Order: sequence, then structure tokens, then C-alpha cells
Amino acid sequence: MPNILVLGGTIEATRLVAALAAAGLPATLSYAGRVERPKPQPVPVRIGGFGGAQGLAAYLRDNKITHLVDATHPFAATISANAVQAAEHAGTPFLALTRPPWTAREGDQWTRVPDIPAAVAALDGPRKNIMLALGRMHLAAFGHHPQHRYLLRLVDPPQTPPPLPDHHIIIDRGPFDADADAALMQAHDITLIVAKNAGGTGAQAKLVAARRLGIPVLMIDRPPLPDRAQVHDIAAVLDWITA
Ligand code: 3Y8
Ligand code: NAP
Repeated sequence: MPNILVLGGTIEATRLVAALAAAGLPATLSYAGRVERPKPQPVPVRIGGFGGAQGLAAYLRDNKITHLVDATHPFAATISANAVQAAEHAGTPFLALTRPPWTAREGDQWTRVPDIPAAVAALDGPRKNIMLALGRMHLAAFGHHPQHRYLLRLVDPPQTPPPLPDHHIIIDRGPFDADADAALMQAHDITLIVAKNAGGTGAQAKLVAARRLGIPVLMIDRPPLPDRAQVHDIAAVLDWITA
């Protein structure tokens, strides 16, 4: 009988563990513990770091994990590098479930930048109404450009106010809806959106809304990830596990 560990935090991970539960394949879903109330799941959940690649390798061995699936977010580069290394150390079969990056379409006004610092640098210039749809972890970097008015969308209320003198916080979690995102952008007279190239469907609504309203997008490319076996759909993961 397999004993699967899924590294989660994405819609794909949620859909994968639902499919595993439906197939009667024992699995545990792992969260970092980044938000106060992670989504309830139909499989046992573990929350918190492992203690680096070594800690994850020990977890794989101690819990006799037969398959490790990395279904984390494309910007979760550290856990993804650790997962490849840990699976190798522990001799555990490994597969990543990820989603292709978004690509600009007809009507999109994207400026692509390689990383968060480049996105900050691109905000040099006169005041704009900016929707920073990046979550909480990188807000401090944008304190470099306090001249803008920032609309922040966070999963949980921040413990300390962000270092942005002119900001408005919306507490909400995805998946989001294009009509609601368009209404939000119009209500705040947004003139620029800053987004990570997360891919997938959960965060895509803001891009559909931006295209509809003709709002430019500063799109942050994904961090580099190690070479690894990866698939884009859940059926391929199930085939791999039951092969
Ligand atoms: C803790 C666990 C599911 C998973 C849903 C997906 C979609 C909705 C859209 C915007 C963009 C952002 C952010 C976002 C989305 C999904 C997915 C996704 C983006 C939860 C969750 C956890 C997190 C962590 C959180 C980060 C933050 C990033 C908000 C659960 C809700 C901005 C990424 O406060 C914090 O510290 C939040 C941190 C990492 C990025 C950041 O830098 O702040 N996600 N998000 C996971 C853990 O503990 O291991 O409760 O569901 C999951 C989801 N958030 O099952 O339906 O699949 O990507 N998450 C980004 O894309 O830029 C919001 O606002 O438009
Ligand atoms: P990260 O920078 O790659 O990881 C930092 C550390 O957090 C890891 O070294 C590990 O700690 C711990 N960790 C991360 N994901 C974990 C998981 N699923 N289970 C157990 N420990 C985990 O990760 P991140 O960008 O902070 O993302 C954290 C979580 O949020 C992930 O589950 C990710 O899928 C989800 N998420 C992130 C984003 C994003 O924009 N980054 C967006 C949506 C969802 P140890 O070294 O102690 O093991």
C-alpha cells in the first residue's frame, strides 16, 4: 500500500489529495503554516517546516513515505529544492505537480521582470494606484517607493502595518473571480497591477480583469527551480503512483 506525502499550498495540491482520498490511496498533505486557517482537507494534514532538506529526508524515512509529490507554488523555490534533494537522500520516488506559467494574450499590457527586486526598481517614477497582488511576504521591499498608493490583498491581517505610508488592505483568499477583481480595481482606480507568474487558475482572475479594463501588469517571472520530474495534471500523478 502506498504512503504518499504531498507538499501543498496550491489548488492543484487540494485537487490531488481529493483524488487520492477518492481512490483510497493513503496520503498526508503538508503546509508550511503560513496562514492562520489553512483550508480543511479530506486527508491528514501536517503543518510546519521539516528543518531543511535533511529534516525532510528524515521525515520521508521515519514515516516510510513511498511517494513524494511536490505540489507547492512555483515561487516556493526553497521547499522545492529541498524536496528534490531529500527524495534523493532518502531514496523516495519523487514527482512535481506544477502548472505552466501564464503567457500574455491579445489585449494584455505586460511588462515582465525577473524577480521582486526588479519589480521594485520598475516602480520608480510618479505616483500610481498599484494593486500589489503578491501577498504578505514581500511587502517590505516596496517601501522603497512610498510615493505610490498601494492596494494590498492579504490572506490574514498583518501583525504589523506594512511599511507603505499610503496603502489599503483587503483581507481575502483565492481562488478569485474576474468580475469581483474588475470591480475592486475600478473602485480603487488601479493604474498598475504587480503579479507573480503563479500560473494556474486561482490567481488568474486579476489578469482577466486587467485585460478587460486595459490596466498594465508588471509580471514577475518565476525563480529558477532544479531539474526534476514534473507533470501538469493530476491524472499523471495518479498513474505514476499506481504504476
Ligand atoms: C498557506 C493554504 C487551495 C489553494 C489556494 C494557488 C491559488 C488561491 C491565489 C492575489 C494572489 C499569493 C498568495 C495566492 C493564491 C491559491 C491557493 C493561492 C496569491 C493559501 C494557503 C497558504 C497560502 C500562502 C500564501 C503566501 C502568499 C501566497 C496569497 C490554504 C491560501 C499572493 C501568491 O500571509 C502569508 O504569509 C501568505 C503567504 C505564501 C505569498 C506571499 O508572498 O505572501 N500564498 N495561500 C500554505 C502553507 O502554509 O503551506 O489555506 O489554502 C493557498 C492559496 N493561495 O487549496 O484552494 O493555487 O496558487 N496565495 C501569488 O500567486 O502571488 C494571491 O491576491 O491575486
Ligand atoms: P519556500 O520559501 O519555498 O519555503 C520556505 C520554508 O518553508 C521551507 O524551507 C520549509 O521549511 C517551509 N515550507 C514551505 N512549504 C512547505 C510545505 N508545503 N510543507 C512544509 N514546510 C514547508 O515556501 P514559501 O514560498 O514560503 O511558501 C510556503 C507555502 O505557501 C508553500 O506550501 C507554498 O505552496 C504556499 N504558497 C506559496 C506562494 C508563494 O507565492 N510563495 C503562493 C501560494 C501558496 P523547512 O526548511 O524548515 O523544511
